[in-house]
Amino acid sequence: MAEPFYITTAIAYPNGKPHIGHAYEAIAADVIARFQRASGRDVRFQTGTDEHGLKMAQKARELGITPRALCDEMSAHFQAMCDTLNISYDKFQRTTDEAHYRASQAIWQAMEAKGDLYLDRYEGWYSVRDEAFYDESELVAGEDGVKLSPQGTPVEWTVEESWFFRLSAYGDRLLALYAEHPEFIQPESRRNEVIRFVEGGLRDLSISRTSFDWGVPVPGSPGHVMYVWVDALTNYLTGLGYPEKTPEMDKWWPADIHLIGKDIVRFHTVYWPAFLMSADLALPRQVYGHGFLLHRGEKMSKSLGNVVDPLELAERFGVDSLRYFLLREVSFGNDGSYSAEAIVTRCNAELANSFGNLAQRTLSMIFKNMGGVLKANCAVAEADSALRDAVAAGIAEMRAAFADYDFSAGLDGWMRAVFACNAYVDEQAPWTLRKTDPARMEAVLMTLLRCVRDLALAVRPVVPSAIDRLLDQMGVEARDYDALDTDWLTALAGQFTLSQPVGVFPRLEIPAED
Ligand code: ME8
Repeated sequence: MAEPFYITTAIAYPNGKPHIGHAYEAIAADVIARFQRASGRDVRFQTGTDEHGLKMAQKARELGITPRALCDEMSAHFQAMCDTLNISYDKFQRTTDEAHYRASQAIWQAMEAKGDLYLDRYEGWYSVRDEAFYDESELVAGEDGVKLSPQGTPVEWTVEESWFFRLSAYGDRLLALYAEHPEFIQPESRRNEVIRFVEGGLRDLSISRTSFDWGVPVPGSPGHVMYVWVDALTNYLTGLGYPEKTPEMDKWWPADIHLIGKDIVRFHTVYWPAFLMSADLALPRQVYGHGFLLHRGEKMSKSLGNVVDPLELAERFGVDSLRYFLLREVSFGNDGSYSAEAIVTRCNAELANSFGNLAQRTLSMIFKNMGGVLKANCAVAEADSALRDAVAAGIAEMRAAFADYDFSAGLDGWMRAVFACNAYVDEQAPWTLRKTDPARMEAVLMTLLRCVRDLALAVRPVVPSAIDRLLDQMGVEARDYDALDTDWLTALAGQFTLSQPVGVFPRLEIPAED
């Protein structure tokens, strides 16, 4: 039986429409999910929206609508974004679902039964934008001496009755977890930050609010709603049917990876494992904090007017181009920059001119010069096996890098294999062989066809829809990585004839306004 692999993204605050950072996270998670599926794992992929908290309540008030109406409207935009970007999620979890209230209350009660919760008064700094409490020592001075959170957002002094979680009791266990499982927090730089934070000593965490009511009610404590992060993190369990002992809980929990952005690593690697330890639930195997996407090197912000609608980019350049660009251009784990020019340059050079052209040239030469007939038993020359080896090596390098979430290096290995094929076409010059040695021309074209299929299968998790259109034209059915080891051409020859091929990676143009 295939081994299960449970992957989740962060659930976004739907206080506005999705931006390119949300698209980036969804795409990266989708590539991981598709890569694991192609590698034979049984994958479950969950995403969703984080609908409670003061930020949502304030936004709804500003718009003069109920929080529920805001959530319904905006959550639908997030789901539509996933659908448009070809995100292969299995479950879209909303935190306003009835089932999520049950799950959040159950984990609360489990922590309470452990003796980890107590009622007290909270006095301290809170950032609504980050939905986070900060210690005085973490604050930084903004303009005119205004205090800001370490993320640069405004903080306000908050005093209210609150339930607390005994986070201070979990410091040693958390440090032991990080030491025993270095893979738990990735990449390494984020791991070091978290270890330093926990080593500095943990304070108990305020986990309920009384000053507003847009949240999951605290069981048995009228007037209190849960701190939004308590319910938000629980979404990873809700989607599996927790607190019921469902077959899904058995099969998928603990998650293999929570993919999130670098700004919310603390919530996932300090609070979340502590909550789970308290509730006697297994801990996720890994939390990966990816970098931020910057617009031409600058942070996106509404005031700079550079917040780009990912669907507009997808519409302009195509979903596959956007997916390829983001994985190729950004060194995963670090921040990365995007611009229309960079998308066009990268995709034209690599998808249209290199791989797309290779596939198109190969298929059209077979169509024109061989009537589209496939031949499996051509005589193999040394140059042919050398090319096959180079392609196999490039693909092996890509797969190893992808297994480590090093997508840009993986695609670099893949590109080198594409270049090797293009160099081989130029050297072998099948258009000349057509007259001088037709049997050799056929051997060259069939070698190229095999390489194109292998390269297409390899990169399919990144650009699934273009590759499926290409493989359809080639009559290739089996599309998982297992198929790389099969002699598909022998099985297909005689069964299938190529038609006039249609290119699948169009050349892009920079729109005039950019
Ligand atoms: O943090 N580039 O929601 P969110 C890349 N609801 N990633 C970015 C980004 C950017 N410019 N901006 C944001 C929340 N992200 C919580 C999560 S999980 C239980 C609760 C990432 O809408 C961000 O790091 O602010 C996070 O992983 C995700 O988008 C949602 O951000």
